[in-house]
Amino acid sequence: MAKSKTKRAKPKKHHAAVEPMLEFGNRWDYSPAPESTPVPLKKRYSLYIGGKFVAAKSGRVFRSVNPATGRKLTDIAAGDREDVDLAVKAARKALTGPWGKMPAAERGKLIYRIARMVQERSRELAILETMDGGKPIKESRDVDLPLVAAHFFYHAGWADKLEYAFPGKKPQPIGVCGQVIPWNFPLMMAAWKLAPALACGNTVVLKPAETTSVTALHLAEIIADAGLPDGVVNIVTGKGSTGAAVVQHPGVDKVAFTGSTRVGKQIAAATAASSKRLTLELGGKAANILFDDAPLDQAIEGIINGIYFNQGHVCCAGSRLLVQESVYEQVIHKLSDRIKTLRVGDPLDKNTDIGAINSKAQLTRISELVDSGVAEGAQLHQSGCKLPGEGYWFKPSFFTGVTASHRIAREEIFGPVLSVMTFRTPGEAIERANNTCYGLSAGVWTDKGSKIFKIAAELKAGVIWANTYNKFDPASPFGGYKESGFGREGGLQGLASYVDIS
Ligand code: TAP
Repeated sequence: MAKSKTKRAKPKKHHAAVEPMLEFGNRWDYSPAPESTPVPLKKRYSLYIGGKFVAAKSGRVFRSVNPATGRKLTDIAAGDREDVDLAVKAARKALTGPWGKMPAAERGKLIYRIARMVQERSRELAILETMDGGKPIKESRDVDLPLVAAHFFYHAGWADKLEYAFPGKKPQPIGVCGQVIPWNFPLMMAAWKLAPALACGNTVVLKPAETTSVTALHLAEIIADAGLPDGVVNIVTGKGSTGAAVVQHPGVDKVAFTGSTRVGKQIAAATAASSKRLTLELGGKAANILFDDAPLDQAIEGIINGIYFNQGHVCCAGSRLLVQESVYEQVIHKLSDRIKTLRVGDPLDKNTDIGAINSKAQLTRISELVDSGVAEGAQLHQSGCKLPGEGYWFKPSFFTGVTASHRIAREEIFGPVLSVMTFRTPGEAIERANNTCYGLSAGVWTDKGSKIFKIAAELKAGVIWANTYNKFDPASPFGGYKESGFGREGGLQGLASYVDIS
């Protein structure tokens, strides 16, 4: 560590030119540590269909922007209905051809190979993820990429053991899976979708999010290099209409969607009159419940991780904090102190805690919801950090004086903004936590194991963390209640969504 007076080195040229920017007053600051490994970013990316990288039939491309600078990063092929049709046909051919005939153990070996190749290339993939999506390099390097590899490793192991997973059944692949994913964990969401589908012998047409398609196309290279037969995995980049074309294609047997509840509802309606299987992983408004007997300093770290981690672009972010009244003042004091120390800035700097907001549209949405909180009478507290002059940024923030009827207590903000409320009794905490249309995740902070079990049993959330937050494991099922969706990803329950055991 060096004192903040130290002259800062300029970041290397090929990375985001964002000034390191937190003002700490008399505090100690870190010297800049920008990631400098060169990455194979291409000027133009193609679709991956039938084992080949091809331009969109229309010849159109769209721009992918580096959110830390607001400047163009690369051009990406804009696939449409015609490209989706070719991808579905390629997936069908692979299903009835080499992939369908391949012994399960061989299939497993190929998935293991993908996992190992992801590990080998994890540095470059992490940098590309950060440049394209804006998340801090320490998140993409230390959280996303290890989880991507872990998902492929875990599911590779299941490929030839499906009969043990579903005893007494003869599990068969469902067929061609149409998978549509969001921008907050681009490669991780691709792994969550692809790994179980492949392990169960399906073929796939994947549509990444428009703002973060780059790493899925690098994963396509890995899949090709790993030797998967042509057409087993097809990646069609494009806009929302491209996702709709995947979902609506009559040749798709199963749809797996992760994204907003709004689009999830449209997809549920679009598939309702068909025989397509459907799983939906949607939005959330998780409550972190903090009891007065919890170790407060540890809890504050977990709460910070739960909401500011990845700029709050996390479906399961602990965006509502319910604090027991007796420790409210103490908690607010500690929270204010801690957010002042969060480093916001160049996502490629290894010391950055909070990177760039993924897109201008998302920044507008966060700002609009925060303005609504102020207009409805809640008190806004923000870090005093200085934001970079270009790109999309939002200061780590929290609201006090929030009531259950405020929009900031009800709607998913999907940014680094926490809404703090209080409770007196465990019963009131449960009632407040469940008072939402969502049910993806929740957190409980207390010294008492018995209280954890009692509260967890009554919370209507798919994942509940106790004295920790945002811990993921491919062996643990993940998914929601209510408007957070249905179906699970990960574990045995996740496999069940990709096999026919009728
Ligand atoms: P959405 O706007 O719903 O987009 C998700 C994906 O769907 C994108 O690839 C999008 O393409 C595509 N899409 C848009 N309209 C479509 C349509 N009519 N039919 C088919 N596909 C369509 O969500 P987002 O803003 O990218 O992601 C944030 C949301 O995802 C949040 O609500 C978050 O909670 C949720 N999320 C949930 C989970 C889990 S596991 N529950 C995990 C991560 C994120 P474009 O990118 O081109 O618009």
